Amino acid sequence: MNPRQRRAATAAVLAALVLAGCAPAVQNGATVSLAVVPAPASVAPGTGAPFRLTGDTAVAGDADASAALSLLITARTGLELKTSDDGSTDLRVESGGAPESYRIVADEASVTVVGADPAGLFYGVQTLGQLVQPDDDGWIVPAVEIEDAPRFAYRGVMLDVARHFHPVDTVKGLIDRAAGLKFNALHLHLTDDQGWRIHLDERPRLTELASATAVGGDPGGFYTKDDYREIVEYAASRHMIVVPELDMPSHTHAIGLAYPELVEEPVISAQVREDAELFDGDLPETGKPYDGMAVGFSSLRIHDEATYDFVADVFGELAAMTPGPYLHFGGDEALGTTDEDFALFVSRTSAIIADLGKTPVAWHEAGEASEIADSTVGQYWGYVQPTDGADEKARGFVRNGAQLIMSPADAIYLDMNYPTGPDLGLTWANGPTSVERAYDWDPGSVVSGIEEDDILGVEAPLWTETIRTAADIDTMVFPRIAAAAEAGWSPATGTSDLRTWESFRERVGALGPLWTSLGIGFHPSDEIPWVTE
Ligand code: TNX
Repeated sequence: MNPRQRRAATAAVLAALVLAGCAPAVQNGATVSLAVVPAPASVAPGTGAPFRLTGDTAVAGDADASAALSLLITARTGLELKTSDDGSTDLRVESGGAPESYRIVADEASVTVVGADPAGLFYGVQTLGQLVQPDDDGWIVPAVEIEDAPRFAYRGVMLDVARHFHPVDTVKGLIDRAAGLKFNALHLHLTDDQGWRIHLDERPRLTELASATAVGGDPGGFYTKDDYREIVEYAASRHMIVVPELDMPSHTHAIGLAYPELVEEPVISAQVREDAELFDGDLPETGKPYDGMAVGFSSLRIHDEATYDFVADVFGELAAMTPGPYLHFGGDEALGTTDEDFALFVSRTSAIIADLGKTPVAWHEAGEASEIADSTVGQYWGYVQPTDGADEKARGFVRNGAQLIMSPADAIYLDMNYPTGPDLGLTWANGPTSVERAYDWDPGSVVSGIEEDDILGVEAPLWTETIRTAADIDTMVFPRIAAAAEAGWSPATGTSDLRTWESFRERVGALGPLWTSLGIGFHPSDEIPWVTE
């Protein structure tokens, strides 16, 4: 970066801090950026000199956190941190604080990160990685005190591996990227009309006969049990759980390729016809792989006991493979199923999952079913301003005493097209979706009549009808995932000067160099004042 660019970037950051109502952090005459995303609960810029990172900087304390910090610092600066028992960077866990919380104190002499638990320490390290920045003499961490804890316990990102299959390495890449923004759940949408992507010994024909294809005739694929274990373990090492979804009773055409006796004939509505026309015109046909993009035409046989043997087999095996507490059974868009049949399926399937000792999760439609297992968490995918009674369905889960995950489609569906950008993604949820719209909502104000405690958290889904590669994923996910991170982690919109679009866009812009150094191919949205170095 030449001096003129550097001045411009510095001015942008200064403006952000002023606009955000914070004192501009001027240290030793230089303006520094405290561009942390998601916004911490409390940031107090120091006035003293910054901590200077050099080839002699040593890190002491927790081994996992030290390794995570070293990776970040090396990616960002090229410097290799030394490890020593009395390093000037000290990383440790001291129990007592809120789950996942941490504190950072940085001054000229040292940087200390204290986590209330290993996850908190990991998040403190992620924040510290964002604070590292260049000055004229090298690399610094500005003098600062940060106290931080999440607003919501559940902060998820979803990857649809059914419409297009994505290999283990791509999933690991998404885990790394999401963990860096303090997400703690990876929801894998493992099955849909287009394919079944997880091998289960109880029902081996699913991957033998129903996994080979994907949308557009692209090749399919599936995870072996070892692959799945690898994903679960990798996620755990980044403090994330895996929430596996087997979508039912609709989105089940692929099951019919393996077990034809379990599924109904496709219901070809006018909408299915229209969606098929928009794509390649092919309608779903029993016994043939489906590679189109229509939804809601398939169903399991709801009055057949063999269906519930199947449900018990697949969720039973999945429960044993999944250390996290949640199993997602879908329940969305059962458009060819009567309300009565849908309710029956939801009540039996949620009970099977609850009996396995797991917490069922379902898309919000299932909240209409009066006999759903009480513990079932609802995932709301309606709009920020609810339409078509979506909010009422979501309130059903709360009336049962369970909680909601907020995934408003017109805000944080990561598969919506950008206003300007690549020709990727869909538009049905009021798309294209700008970064500002992804940011400009609050989880507490979507479904009326519920309390803050009724919200388990926030999840940003990436459906993959049009998303084929890891590069496509990066483009659609970044930067909008940062908005979802802030909705899930940071204090409510408007409660802090940092929780404004103006502050957010400046802070995200300042992360551009870090993201680039981590290999993240973000969409260079023109809504964001990207800092370049
Ligand atoms: C709706 S939202 C779906 C998915 C599609 C997605 C595309 C929801 C629970 N279901 O089946 O892939 O739209 O944006």
